[in-house]
Amino acid sequence: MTTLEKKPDFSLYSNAFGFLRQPLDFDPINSDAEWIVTGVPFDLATTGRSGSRFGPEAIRKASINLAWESPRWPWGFRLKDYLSIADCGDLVFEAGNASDLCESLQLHAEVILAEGKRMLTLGGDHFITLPLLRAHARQFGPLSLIHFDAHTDDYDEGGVFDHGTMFYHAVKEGLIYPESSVQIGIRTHYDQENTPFQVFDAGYVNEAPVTEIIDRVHMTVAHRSVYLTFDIDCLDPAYAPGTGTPVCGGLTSDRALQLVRGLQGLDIVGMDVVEVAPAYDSAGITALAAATVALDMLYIQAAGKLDR
Ligand SMILES: [Mn+2]
Repeated sequence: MTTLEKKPDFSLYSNAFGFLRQPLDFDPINSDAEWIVTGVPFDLATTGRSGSRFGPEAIRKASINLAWESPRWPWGFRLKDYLSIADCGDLVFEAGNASDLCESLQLHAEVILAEGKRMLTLGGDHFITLPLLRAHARQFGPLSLIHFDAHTDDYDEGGVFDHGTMFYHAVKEGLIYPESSVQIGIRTHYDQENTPFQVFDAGYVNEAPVTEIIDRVHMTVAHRSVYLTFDIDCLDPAYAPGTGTPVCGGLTSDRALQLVRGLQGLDIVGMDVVEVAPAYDSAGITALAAATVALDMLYIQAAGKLDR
């Protein structure tokens, strides 16, 4: 009888695993990890092209391509030396029931946050950010929002479950401080007179020096705790075609990553990347962009420990 020899796993694509080739851990509460990754395969609040329920799977798959690099450019250190993460798989909710998603996601987040852990969530459509904000505000109090998007998502019209209305409700419910919240990359109609948020629209963000934009974001947020949400449609469709509501004239992935990296030093207590819809993607570039944004978000957190 021969025994099978266990070889070192140098092949990136062998086996089954979570974000960044982390083992899946379906018991996040008892995990040793500080940051818990959750996928939310929900797209029932989508107004345009649906399909972001397949986002978490696509982002995890794309993240394989980012798992080998250590230390990672331009950070120069190894993420796992400073940050422990676990992927707890996807949130389970009743199929076709947006109310149940809302309650289940909020509860999932509340339990994890109450354990002193923090969350990186992969969407799913952008509506998932509302129950996440409810849970985070319960744990941390009202927050500043840093919101990358082509759309302000603060419309007061729309159904109960609508991925264009979350930040209208978040203000109304007292979950976020609008005056110290900033929306980056907007290029659909907004009215700076009437919106309570600081809007850095795509015209400004594509032209201004990155350092200037970063300084203004830090000034706007001031000392407050932050929830960071990144709708992948903030990127131009050239960089992120695989999304429900693409809008031309967006950011390059390079500029967006520079801006995300510039957020280090802020007290970011929760983060998500949403709206990847792989059916409209080309060559997986949207999922890769989302995985890269998510990874650099984790690096911001690790870099914060490096400074201490
Ligand atoms: Mn959007």
